[in-house]
Amino acid sequence: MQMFDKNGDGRLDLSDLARLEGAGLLWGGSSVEERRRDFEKIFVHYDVSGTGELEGPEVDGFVKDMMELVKPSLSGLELDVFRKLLLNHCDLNNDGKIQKNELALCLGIKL
Ligand SMILES: [Ca+2]
Ligand SMILES: [Ca+2]
Repeated sequence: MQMFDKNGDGRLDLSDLARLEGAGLLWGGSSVEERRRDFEKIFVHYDVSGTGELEGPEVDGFVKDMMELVKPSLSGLELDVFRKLLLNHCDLNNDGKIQKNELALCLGIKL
């Protein structure tokens, strides 16, 4: 948790999440086409139920994998915090699920 808490107030905020996204965790400096293709692959990978949206454990899986790239052992509490952050940040229609277009927007991918 410490490594994200750069301003030392003990809280994680959206800028921490933005830094995480901006860190190029999922893809490097590839072209728009490649990013889009990678995004499709990633989405399909996490959308286990094939519903076109990430819900429940699918969101958990996504958050966990993303976080584990920078922080190998994540406590349940941390997972919870980041799931909430992700939903706050990305769940534009507030249905508690991350639709594909929401995730794309969130990650700065143009579909
Ligand atoms: Ca799903
Ligand atoms: Ca949503």
